[in-house]
Amino acid sequence: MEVAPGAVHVPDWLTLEQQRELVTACRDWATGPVPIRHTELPRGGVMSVQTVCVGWHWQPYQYTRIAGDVNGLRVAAFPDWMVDLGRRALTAAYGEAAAAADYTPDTALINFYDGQAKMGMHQDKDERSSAPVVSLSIGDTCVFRVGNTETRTKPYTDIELASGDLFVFGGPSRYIFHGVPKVHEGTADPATGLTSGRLNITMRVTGLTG
Ligand code: MD3
Ligand code: FE
Repeated sequence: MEVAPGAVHVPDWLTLEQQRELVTACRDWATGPVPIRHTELPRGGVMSVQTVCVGWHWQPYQYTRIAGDVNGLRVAAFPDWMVDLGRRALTAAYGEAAAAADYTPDTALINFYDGQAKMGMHQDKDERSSAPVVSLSIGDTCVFRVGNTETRTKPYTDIELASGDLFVFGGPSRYIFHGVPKVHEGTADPATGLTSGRLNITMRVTGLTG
C-alpha cells in the first residue's frame, strides 16, 4: 500500500521465523561490541529509544566506524544476509522493476522502544545517499506518523506499524518528516521472541567508503 509517493507499507511481510531470527541477531548486536544505548543529543538530553548500529555507527549527525560516544570500539560488520534481505524488501515494496540488485545497504540502525519510548518528528539527512530506507518492525504495535517534506507539523497521516511489517521510503518520500508518537505496550506476540517492547530495524546506504 503506497502511503505517499515512494512510501510503501507491506503489512505482515516477515514470517514469524524470520522475526525470531532477527530478534536473535539484534540481541547479539545489543550486547556487543558496542552495546545498545540511549543516544545522547548534541544539545543535551537523551533519546527515549535505545539504539545499536551495524556497519556504521550513527550519532547525531554523522556516521563513523568507531563508536566514540559509547566505548570507542568498532561496530559489528554489516552482514551479507542483511544486504540480501534489504534487496528482497525493495522488490516486495516496489516490484521486480526496481533495481534491487543495485541496492546495497551498508548500515542498520536497530531501535528498541519500551512502552514509554517515542521518537519525535524528524528527517533522516545524515546519509550522503538518497537511496531508499528499508524499515522492519517486530514486537509491539506502534503509531507511526508520516508527515510531509516541508514541516515537522501537519499535514501528517498516522498509521499503525505491527510486527512483521515492512516499510520502504524512497523517491520523494526519502526526506519526509516522520516519527513514532506512541507504542501500544503489551501487544507483542511472544512467538516473535520479544516478550515486551518494539524493535525497528532500518537499513540505509550511507554513501560513505572506508
Ligand atoms: C522515512 N525510526 O531510525 S521507521 C529512524 O520506528 C526512524 O524506529 C522509526 O525514524 C522507528 O530514523 C521509524 C520508518 C522510517 C525510517 C527511516 C526513514 C521512515 C523513514 C527515513 C526516511 C524517511
Ligand atoms: Fe527516521
